[in-house]
Amino acid sequence: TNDARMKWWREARFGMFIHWGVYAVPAGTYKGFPMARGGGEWIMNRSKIPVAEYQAYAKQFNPVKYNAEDWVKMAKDAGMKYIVITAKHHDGFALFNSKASKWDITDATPYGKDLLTPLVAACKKHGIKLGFYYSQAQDWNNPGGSVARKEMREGWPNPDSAKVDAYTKANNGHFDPAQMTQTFDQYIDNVAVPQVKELLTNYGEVAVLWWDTPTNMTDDAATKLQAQLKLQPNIITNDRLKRPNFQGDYKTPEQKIPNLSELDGRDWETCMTMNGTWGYKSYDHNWKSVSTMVRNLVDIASKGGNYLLNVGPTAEGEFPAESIQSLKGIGEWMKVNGEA
Ligand code: FUL
Repeated sequence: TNDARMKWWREARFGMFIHWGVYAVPAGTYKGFPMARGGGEWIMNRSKIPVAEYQAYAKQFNPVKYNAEDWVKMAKDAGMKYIVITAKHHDGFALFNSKASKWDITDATPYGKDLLTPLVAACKKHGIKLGFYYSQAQDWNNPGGSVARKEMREGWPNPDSAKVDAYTKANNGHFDPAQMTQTFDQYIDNVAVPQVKELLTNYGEVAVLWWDTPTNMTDDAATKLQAQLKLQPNIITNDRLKRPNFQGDYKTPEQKIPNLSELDGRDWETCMTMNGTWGYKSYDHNWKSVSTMVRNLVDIASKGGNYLLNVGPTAEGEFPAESIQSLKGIGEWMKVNGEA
């Protein structure tokens, strides 16, 4: 059984999700249009930003204020036992030094240093488990990656929307010819598989691999990706590699807490934002209160699940002030009511 492998995770109850990447530069606004809805991490797709234009944002991604140890301490003081960070989100940007793509922190930004290495060290030092989110199918920059949401919609504006819309409909969601110089299978072989290998080889023990949005995934691609997990015999994975054949170790209700009647005996983790976005949006002030988040945690723990609560750091490498405050508030409640 998987009981030995799942033990720490089942006891953890509370973790931190971190959505961080180049999308923190536009921070939810494209050409003066604030996104009306949706996460800031989707801005390239929602506004159908051309590849070259989006990649130019990386020149401003210079997180000189990033201090991995501060982040880990904030998670730990809030009572969190693990962290899952977006090693690569749907925009395809690798927060790590990747040899499989130049669309990464070392080649595409002035910062130039691997962002995962210091986080790995800080987590190790403070006894926090670290997992990697990896967008295996959607990739809007590395050619051949798939693209969900084929249509422009109101509230996600692009000045050329009619033109772009016609193009994406004719090209399976792709909104820029630069995305189409490789097939999906070539993307899997040349980018996704090598990058997952890098993540599972270069950073010591990886606690979780958090797959996401299996747009256009094939069983063949999923099998290749899943095979890499043997590099980390104790790794835990979620249920988003490819449905329905690749179930992973746990289910991932998003932005909602299941009712008792919805539980089926499988392990589960509710991921949730503190405001309305995963990736940093400068103008999203719709913050949940500390008491709401504590109640959510208690509700989830009482039903046997885990709570993965998100922080979306800025392009300079800081947590939003409201997130810092909330983590402190949750930590105060934990000191009185939580387990050791
Ligand atoms: C979703 C993604 O599309 C969002 O951007 C976010 O990462 C969330 C946790 O999963 O499916």
